[in-house]
Amino acid sequence: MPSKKSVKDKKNTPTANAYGADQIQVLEGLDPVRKRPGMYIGNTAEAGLHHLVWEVVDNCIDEAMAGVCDTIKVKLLPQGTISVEDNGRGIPVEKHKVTKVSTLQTVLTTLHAGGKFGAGGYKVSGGLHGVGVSVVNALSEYLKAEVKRDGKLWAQEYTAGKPQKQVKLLGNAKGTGTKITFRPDATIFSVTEFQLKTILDHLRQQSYLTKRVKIIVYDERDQDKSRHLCYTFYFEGGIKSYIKHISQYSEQKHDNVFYIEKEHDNINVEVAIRYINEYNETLLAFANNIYNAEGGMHVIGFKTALTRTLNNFARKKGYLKDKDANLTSEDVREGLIAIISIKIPEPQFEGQTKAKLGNIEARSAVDKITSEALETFLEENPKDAEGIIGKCILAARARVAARAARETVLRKGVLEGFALPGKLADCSSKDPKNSELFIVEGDSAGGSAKQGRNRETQAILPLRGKILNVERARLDKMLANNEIKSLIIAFGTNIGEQFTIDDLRYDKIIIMTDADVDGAHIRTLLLTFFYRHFPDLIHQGHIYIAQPPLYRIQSGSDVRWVYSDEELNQARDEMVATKLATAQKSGQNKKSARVEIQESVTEPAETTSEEAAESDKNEIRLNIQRYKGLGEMNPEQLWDTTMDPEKRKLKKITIEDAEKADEVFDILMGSDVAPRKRFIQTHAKSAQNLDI
Ligand code: 0RA
Repeated sequence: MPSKKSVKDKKNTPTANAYGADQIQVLEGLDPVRKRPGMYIGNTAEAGLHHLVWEVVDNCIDEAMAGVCDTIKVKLLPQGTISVEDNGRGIPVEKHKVTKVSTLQTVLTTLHAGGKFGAGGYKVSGGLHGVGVSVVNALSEYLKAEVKRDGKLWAQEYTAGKPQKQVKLLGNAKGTGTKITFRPDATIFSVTEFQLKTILDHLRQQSYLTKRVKIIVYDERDQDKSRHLCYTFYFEGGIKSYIKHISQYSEQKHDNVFYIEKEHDNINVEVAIRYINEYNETLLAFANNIYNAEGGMHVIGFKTALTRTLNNFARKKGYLKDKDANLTSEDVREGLIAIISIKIPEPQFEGQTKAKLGNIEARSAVDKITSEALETFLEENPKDAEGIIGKCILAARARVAARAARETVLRKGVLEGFALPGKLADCSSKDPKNSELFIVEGDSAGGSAKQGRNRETQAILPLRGKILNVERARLDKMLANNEIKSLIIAFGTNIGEQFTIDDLRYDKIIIMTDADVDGAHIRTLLLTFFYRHFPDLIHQGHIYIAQPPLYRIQSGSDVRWVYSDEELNQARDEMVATKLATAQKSGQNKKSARVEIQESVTEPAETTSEEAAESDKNEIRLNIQRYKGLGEMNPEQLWDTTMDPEKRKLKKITIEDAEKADEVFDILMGSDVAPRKRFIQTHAKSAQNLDI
């Protein structure tokens, strides 16, 4: 967008004059955007739809970063409309030197080649967004821009990017700011409903990355005002607050979060660190508020600085003796939570998903700022230093011990020659190509599955209780766990360095758990286990999730199983229609042709076939049972609905699915049990969505 400040001059308040015609290089109409929306916003599905919001919000964040805006309001309105309002400077309204129309209209109706106006300026956001509000306008069936500036309120409305009238002066106004209200074009987007969760997650993150800006989200889509919702995000400490948030449920290794914000080489660097009592590392890197899933130069600079600084300090203070080896980069990253956020004038994004920062200069800037500040922090906070260095040294010792243990374990061949586990009901076929292994939660469901299965091709392995928390456990400990050992022996592949996919005994490994919170938890545990230790089984498409039905719906002799609420509605409509047709035919002989539909949703136990039978021709009885657990189905029903290869639904697990399960793992597996339980309860639904 016009007049975006470089990092260097962002502290000087730019004047309206700083934004001038000379900064605008190429201006183009909006036709290309409507012709090829994907080029500008990635796609026209849910992600693309939300990109429109991010785009407008990015502009507000730019204002906040310039220190001229402290509040951003996002309002979800009925009929797919959304508004984004800030109290920034307001888009200039005066006549534009090049276009000879209002600058407001110019900003909203012209596309800038390359997505950037002017040289030297930078947008807070790069990557896929950062294309300009004009793109939002082009892809909206309706857009209204309102600007408060110089004591006046101005507005202009657009249809599909075309101004309906000139910019109009509406009257006087207090303060300054911009409000963009828009409704994405339903002829362009395949989805037009905004997802509150997506919006909250994104804005919460943006708010952490932009300290002291208040972001308020209102959900006012419901007709019923009492159901309107409002969420406020405001983080005084920016990424320092973010670190506290991420580590809140974990056992912390030290009290003070390390935090630095500094500029070097025109690059603004912010780093925050805390160590917790875990084995894995959580590292989030951002460049210009874009999450860099694939890392990049800033991450490399950070890791080098971290290892070097901690080693130097540990030696200097005698934590590491002359004879001790250096801490490895693995050692210093065990239990580390780190956030790196940089602002750089011309970010270059590389990699498969354009999520990796390529700027070489970011590496030295982050390295320099991190090492200097971390050394000072350690010197000034000896207690924190002790906690951090202690954790790293422990990690180093554990690494050495674990290697030794693993070597003995593998040498002894703990898994080799082991008989198949006793509770495994194996299939009779020895041909892996048509063999399947069902991993079933609990003994009772395991019993039904054993009875209902096709013995030739389907093997059943019931798992008792929760499997070991694989995230925390090292290989040697894991191999001592019976549930884990049973799984690995059943697979036939061995584990770790000994893993051989050619020895896999089943083509499909199917996780079959209940559709409830515990089921979701066990599924997450298993997926994490596969993700961490058997990624090849996922990559090669061997891991599946069974999908038991959610409901059984019966009308007379017509019985159907359905797997989602949509399917339930559809089945219900069909059954009612069929019944109506029959009832009306026979009803012609009767006095009353009125048909009443009785619908009841019952717990399985309450339903008997007598009750479900039709008692009166004028009444349609639909019986709907909600299935909660596998244990509620008898062996035949389990076979019919969930195991029969001809009828069942299976979901193949992709590496992304497993990755998501792994992400929620931190919270699920934190050492503190109460908040974990709370998380699972409040997120049971989304956790299921993640896993299934
Ligand atoms: C052009 C120039 C200036 C600010 C903006 C656009 C601007 C755009 C949006 C979109 C949403 N909120 C916004 N706020 C500002 C610079 C204005 C100046 O220098 O006075």
